[in-house]
Amino acid sequence: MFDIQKIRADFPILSTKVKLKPLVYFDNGATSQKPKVVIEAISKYYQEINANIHRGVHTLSQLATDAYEASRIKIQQHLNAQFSHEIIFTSGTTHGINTVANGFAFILKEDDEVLVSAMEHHSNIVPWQMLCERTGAKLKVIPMNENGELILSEYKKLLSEKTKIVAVNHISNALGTINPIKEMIEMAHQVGAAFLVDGAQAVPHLKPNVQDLDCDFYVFSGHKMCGPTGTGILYGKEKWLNKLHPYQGGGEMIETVTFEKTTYAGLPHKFEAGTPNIAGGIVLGTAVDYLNEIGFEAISHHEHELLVYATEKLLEIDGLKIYGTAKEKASVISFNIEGIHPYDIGTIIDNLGIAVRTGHHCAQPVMDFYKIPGTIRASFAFYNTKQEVDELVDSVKKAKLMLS
Ligand code: C6P
Repeated sequence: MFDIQKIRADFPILSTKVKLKPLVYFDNGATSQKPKVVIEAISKYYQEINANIHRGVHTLSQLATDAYEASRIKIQQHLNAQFSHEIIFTSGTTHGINTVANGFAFILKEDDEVLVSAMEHHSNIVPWQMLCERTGAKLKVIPMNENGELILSEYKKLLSEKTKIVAVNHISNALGTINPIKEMIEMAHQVGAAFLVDGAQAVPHLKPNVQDLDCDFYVFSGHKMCGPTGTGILYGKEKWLNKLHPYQGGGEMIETVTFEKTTYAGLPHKFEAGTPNIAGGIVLGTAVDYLNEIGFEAISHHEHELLVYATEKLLEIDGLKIYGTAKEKASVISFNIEGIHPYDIGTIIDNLGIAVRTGHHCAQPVMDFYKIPGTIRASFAFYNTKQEVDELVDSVKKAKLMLS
């Protein structure tokens, strides 16, 4: 039973006020709010078992190590990965993508090709550009149509034996499009290319099954799925992680070190240099448990209702245009009002207690495609309500009146 009031009571911040108005938080695409279980688990870790991991024989170190490794297994099960050593703790999506891109620097040759899509976040563009600069490989872009859907016939044409890796988001942060990644992965594999899925915007809404998708890499951030900031996961197939060179050197990622030569540790440690965000990694497991208890079917059902309702209500506003009208869409609405800068609307509705993101959303090529400076983005989570959507719509109407 999906009890929205009970769920909202789990999030202390949702009953606070901003500018003397009850907070309406619609910036979930940037980061989600945190339930009490997550906030309390962080405090419990520091009060009861704080120690460095994989290092000491003392009791606390073992307790912290066990909790960290138990979280890894929890995440392995959540993603349905084959092995727990395919789960690498990172500081977030950006870190995960950079790790893979740097690993590919030892694989790519001049004239090889890397494909990204027209709707990527900068985190899934810039590391590949840097890689191409280093190796002489070429970056190619899978185009999209006006609705914000990738054009698969063009993707097919771009794929060739030169393609070494394809990197595409599961869900677009700027448009909400849910991309047909399973089909895209199969197409990439037909030419022997690896496929990285940027799951940053997907994991708060759905449960990815990495074996069923058959992706080579799946990366995401913990902070968008009710977990702490500075946490994330890089899932990679064992065969790929074994092949890739590590991105960072340091403690814990080695087997032996001499001044002449270092040999690396096995997976997953090869990619986890230095002291990690121990509390964060453990509590990411708590966040995953919390979301699974609510259930992803219930989450996506509720969020879809919010999306349909908000789309209908917002479109009643004269001059309002929604960017991203794909058939398969997550609960993200990017919009503008004719003749008004998105930043002005964002500022006025903030004064009314509504938190949305305005600007290019770290997806400048998407804005260039639509020839706009940015959008107002309302991104909904399972703890949002239709009543909050009504408040957003009323506030946008008020802002429009003030600015026209
Ligand atoms: N998007 C947004 O407001 P990090 O910063 O590493 O946790 O995540 C980067 C990232 C990568 N890919 C996608 C699809 C994303 O949406 C994000 C983060 C936030 O849309 C902050 S810019």
